Amino acid sequence: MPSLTSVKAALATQAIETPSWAYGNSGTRFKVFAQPGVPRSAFEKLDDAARVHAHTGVAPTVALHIPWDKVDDYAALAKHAEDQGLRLGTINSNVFQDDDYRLGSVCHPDAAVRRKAIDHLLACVDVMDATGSRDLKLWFADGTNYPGQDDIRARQDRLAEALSEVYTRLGDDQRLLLEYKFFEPAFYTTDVPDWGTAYAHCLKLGDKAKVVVDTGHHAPGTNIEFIVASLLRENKLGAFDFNSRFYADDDLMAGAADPFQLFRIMYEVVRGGGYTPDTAFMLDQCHNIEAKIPAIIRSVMNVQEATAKALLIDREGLSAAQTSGDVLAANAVLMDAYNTDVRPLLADVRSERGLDPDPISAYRRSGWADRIATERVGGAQAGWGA
Ligand code: LRH
Ligand code: MN
Ligand code: MN
Repeated sequence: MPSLTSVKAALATQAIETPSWAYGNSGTRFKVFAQPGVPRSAFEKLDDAARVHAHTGVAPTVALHIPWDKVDDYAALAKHAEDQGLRLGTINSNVFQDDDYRLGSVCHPDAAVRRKAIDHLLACVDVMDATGSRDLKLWFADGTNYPGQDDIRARQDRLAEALSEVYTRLGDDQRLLLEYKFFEPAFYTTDVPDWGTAYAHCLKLGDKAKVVVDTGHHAPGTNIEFIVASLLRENKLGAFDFNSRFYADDDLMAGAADPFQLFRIMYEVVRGGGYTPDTAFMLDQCHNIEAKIPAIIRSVMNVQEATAKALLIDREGLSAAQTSGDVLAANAVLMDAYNTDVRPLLADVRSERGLDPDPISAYRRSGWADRIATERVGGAQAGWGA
């Protein structure tokens, strides 16, 4: 069995990055339900993120989405983060919300549109230089809706060319993270639909290119932990976008729909040596009907709980059962860890760090929700539809 001290130490060093867009108003394509007190600027999103970090102790960085979080002075934004005990994290590019991108961005048939998209990606690296961010996350809405609409192979060539130009622009300590998604908004072909495509491009680019696994971006029944294990084996897992899905890219709270899947993923992370700062553990979610800050706290806690259970697995016992071919014993080792109530353990980890053992109650008692509802009028959209 792993020692409790080592499990606690590993949990105390956990870092989960929250997405700026989760703090803003968001919705489905049918309705955005505005909530009182939502941030009116990137600065105010950081103020909310600071509350999540203050209560959980494990959410020290915030991912930005450009241009949703466009500001005149990124160094000032980074300073604002620092003043709150935070750092700016991954820079997410956005080449999917412009009329020019009807037929795609970096895979578009027109070279002028591709140029515009690549220039945006390069501008995102400029932002990283100003914010001190390590990672550039690329997700492309590119694809086609109808057979014959465009040349599938030519689009891959255009993609490779764009990625290579961006990769060349990276500094020594910067990374390019390529995110895949099996469909949506394109329905016939998607240019980066799966981890194989993302992996092939990243392999060609070099060591600073890694794959992002967004848990919501898979077909039902996909064994995501197998993908995680495979990417870690090849040293190509760069990051997670954690969220829950029931149907498609639902963007619900991480660990809400299938906590067992999250545990299985975290086990492969731990088993494969991926529980290090080299893997960015991000949330990518939207809170459309629930209060945002406590929902983000809840999501962070769900990831913590899955991690604690994964760390508690008796790896030696598991290995012995596996080697002797004892199927039931091996499965029981995993299930024993999964069925452990780790909430008291995590409460202890928090108390030992001087935090309230119950982050959600502490947030509710803090009065922050009332304060922002009074002080902030006319909060901003998360970005979708903005
Ligand atoms: C695409 C995606 C990608 C975007 C984010 C807002 O579905 O997962 O990561 O940047 O949503
Ligand atoms: Mn994502
Ligand atoms: Mn998504």
